[in-house]
Amino acid sequence: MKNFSIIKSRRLRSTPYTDRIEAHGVSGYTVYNHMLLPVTFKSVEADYEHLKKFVQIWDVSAERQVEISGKDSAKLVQLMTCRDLSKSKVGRCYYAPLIDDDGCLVNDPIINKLADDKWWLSIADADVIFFAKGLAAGHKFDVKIHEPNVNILAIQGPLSDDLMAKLFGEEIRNLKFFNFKYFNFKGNNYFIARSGWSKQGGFEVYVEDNKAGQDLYDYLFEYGKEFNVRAGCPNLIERIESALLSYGSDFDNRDNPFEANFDKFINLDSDVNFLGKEKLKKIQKEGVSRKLMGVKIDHNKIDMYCEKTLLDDNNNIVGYVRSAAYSPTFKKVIGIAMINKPYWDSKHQFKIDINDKIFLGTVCDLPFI
Ligand code: THG
Repeated sequence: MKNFSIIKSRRLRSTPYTDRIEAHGVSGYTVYNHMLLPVTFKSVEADYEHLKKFVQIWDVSAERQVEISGKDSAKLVQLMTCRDLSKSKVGRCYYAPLIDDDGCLVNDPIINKLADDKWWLSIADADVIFFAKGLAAGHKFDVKIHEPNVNILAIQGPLSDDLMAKLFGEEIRNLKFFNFKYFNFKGNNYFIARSGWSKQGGFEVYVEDNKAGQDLYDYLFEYGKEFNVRAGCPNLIERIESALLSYGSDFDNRDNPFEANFDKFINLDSDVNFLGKEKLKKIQKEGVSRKLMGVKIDHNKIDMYCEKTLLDDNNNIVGYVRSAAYSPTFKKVIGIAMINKPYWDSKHQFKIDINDKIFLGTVCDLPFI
């Protein structure tokens, strides 16, 4: 597969940190929420090894916020998700599938509750803002909806706590997973959550002031020398091993939340009102005929730019691989695939065509580790 460069424009938005990550050697971008999102620095494998040992600073500004505020904001946010938010608390982050009227997935944001009447939906790659505005207009809700100038810096890796404690004080070590609080550094207040799109530990700083963010970026490198800090980004290998799902890659608007294994975030028994609730009850009753699972393939390389079909010995369709990468840990290609029900059992071997050669693989549970 040939790779082409992407031409920047106003439409393809840069971030307040773009100059800095380019100085730190970013070597590839993807486009996410109409914005530049880095995908490699040294190489995906070298970045992966470093992420698992040290600490990295990520420009994840492309995880945009949809701010919903006003008297009916809680009603609108609940209408969009099948996760019951009736007991949600200020200062907490909620991973929550967004669902449409057909019971299909629209996005999988982290919903941050800033106040009873102010929410930030930290979205994956789809235009949630228009969905929210359409629902608000149709329901005549008293809400304000906009995209604030928030540009997240993620600090990820096993040494994240040490680095962050050096800047923000020891108290930050006590911040619980999926909680957020404001912490001060050199006169600026920063909204910091313990979260991030890796399983190596870390924080996300939701920066509301560009200058304060750029200053923080530089200080994190200055203070981080002793922890071997580097610029990094969400890592394909690490996130597949950890089964952190990606909207648009692993699942999309043709899939329902049961098929994407979101069962623990689907609350059908409470009396909260959300789109697609009756559809989801029906699906729950009938069960699904396919779901996302892991796959391991006996090969050392794969390029993914569309789904790849998996076949059994009789050329029946086993399923489709949606994301995959070579894992140095498993010494195999690992992937996330939509697998048809008859093949959920891990005993089944499948065939896959990679660059006109056939390789063998097996189905497994997620996460890999
Ligand atoms: N951070 C922030 N915004 C985001 C992402 C993020 N927006 C886009 C994208 N990532 C949204 N998708 C996810 C997917 C997984 C997780 C977070 C956002 C995640 N999942 C944990 C897991 O699956 O183990 C925890 C889920 C839980 O148990 O609550 O962290 O990364 N700001």
